[in-house]
Amino acid sequence: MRKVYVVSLVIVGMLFMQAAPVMAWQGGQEENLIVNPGFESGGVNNWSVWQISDTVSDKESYSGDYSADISLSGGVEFGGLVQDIAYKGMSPGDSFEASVWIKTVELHNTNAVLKMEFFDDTWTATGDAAESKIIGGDTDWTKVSISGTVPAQTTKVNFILGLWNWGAAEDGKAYFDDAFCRPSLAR
Ligand SMILES: [Ca+2]
Repeated sequence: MRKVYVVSLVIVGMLFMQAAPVMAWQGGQEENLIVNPGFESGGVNNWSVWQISDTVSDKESYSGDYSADISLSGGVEFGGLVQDIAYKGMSPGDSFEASVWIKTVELHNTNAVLKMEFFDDTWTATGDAAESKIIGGDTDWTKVSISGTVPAQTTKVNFILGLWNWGAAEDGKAYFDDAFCRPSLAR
């Protein structure tokens, strides 16, 4: 149903295109700003590794053959896999929608989360981070989503597949697959 709705929007948009360029964002409607979103390269290529033990699993996946298989490095409170997506077209004022599938195994005292953080050129936060609901314990593949608007002055957008333990002893692991982010059609 969603695809049909999006296609309908595109057709309606094209009908009005002659009168006025109503579609602010010109990319393909199914375009994903995340590179290697499903880890089908067989590695964490294109992701920055931040304070985690990272690998990919060919035993667990939501789709395809692989997923990211991550756990926190010893003694740290948070970490994850990160992509800076600002340079690809996430600008201040853009609405966005993002999601990822998460599976956790014996993830005790630690939670898995999808998070987006916004910074200016000096790495000062330009607004509140957008954060999904958290997943922990033994949880089968679950989709988490976030949406929002890129704050003014933002030049860097970090898309984070994260683990947080808030200082407790870390344990367990999380799998992430099919990461997704795009600007929304409506502003
Ligand atoms: Ca995959």
